[in-house]
Amino acid sequence: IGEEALKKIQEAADLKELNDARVAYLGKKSPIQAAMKQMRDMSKEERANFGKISNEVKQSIAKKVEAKKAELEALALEAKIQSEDIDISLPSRRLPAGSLHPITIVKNDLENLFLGMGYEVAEGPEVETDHYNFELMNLPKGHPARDMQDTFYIDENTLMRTHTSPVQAHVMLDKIANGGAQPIKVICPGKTYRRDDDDATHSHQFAQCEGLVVDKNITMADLKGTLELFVKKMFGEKREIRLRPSYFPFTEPSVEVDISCGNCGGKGCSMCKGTGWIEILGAGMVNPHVLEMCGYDPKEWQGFAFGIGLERVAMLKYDIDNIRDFYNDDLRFLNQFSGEE
Ligand code: FA5
Repeated sequence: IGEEALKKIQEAADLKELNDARVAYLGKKSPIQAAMKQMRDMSKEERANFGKISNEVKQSIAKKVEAKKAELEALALEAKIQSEDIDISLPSRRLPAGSLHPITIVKNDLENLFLGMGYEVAEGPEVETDHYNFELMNLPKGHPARDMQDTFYIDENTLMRTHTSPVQAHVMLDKIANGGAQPIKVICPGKTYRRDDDDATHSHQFAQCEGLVVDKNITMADLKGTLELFVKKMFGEKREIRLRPSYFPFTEPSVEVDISCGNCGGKGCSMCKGTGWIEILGAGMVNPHVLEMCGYDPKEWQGFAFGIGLERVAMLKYDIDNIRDFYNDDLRFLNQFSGEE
């Protein structure tokens, strides 16, 4: 019986056949079980002998069943793996990618452009002291020009910065504290805040990029050349700039800079309100008093500075007519910039 059982088990083609064989040879109705029933009629020695042999046979059958089961399971797994073959050459499913915000794109463009001209990028705090935001920028308490830049106050002496110009003072005073007066060439992009009423071109929170160059023998020609290069690289070679006299307490002389309208080519249209020119930034020669307050001797050092509104640049570059579009988080608007770097 044992040999016949082992043979049947070995021949089992799948787990079902194996189970049938197991039931047939180890189950209640199996020939071994039937033979064991006859043990009652045997003598003591015969019974012991028969019991020993039939137990050995049962154990060897059970062992064989286990071994065969493991073998069949391994085969079944292998077959499953083969049938579920993964084709690693199939293209993967594309995850929807986000896009850079247009203001970030413009900020990156500006950084790359000025880094290429040998500038460094500096950062300053958005929560600023009155001292840096106004006093060191030649706007003492009670100065009428403070009204143009009303802001959100944390307390009497702490506020949300109204422009990136205070970073000028941080950079200059840092140099003085670390080795004394030395040439400076930095841009400082970042967020700015004003208590302006929101409309199509104004927001209570916006972004600026400051530029500051301090060295010996710096003139207005250096400022104009730098801005011309910036405008042509940012908006195209055909664009011209125009400087108009203006006033900022921290620069003297001060200018407002316009670029020729890209829409009508300078002839006059609704975008430039018929003038052919669009205002883009404020700039000027660093006021000697500011240099002095920040530790630079104005008899030895001169500088120029400029402050660019990033939303304004993005609106001109991408032909956007409402500044609110930048802050509404509408994916239909933002997705238009995917693929831009
Ligand atoms: C300034 O903030 C000066 N600090 C710029 C400067 C720097 C002049 C260095 C000289 C030397 P102004 O207030 O004009 O200047 O702002 C500069 C630019 O910021 C504006 O041309 C405009 O593009 C942008 N801007 C100002 N207010 C807002 C606002 N509420 N919303 C959006 N953009 C604004």
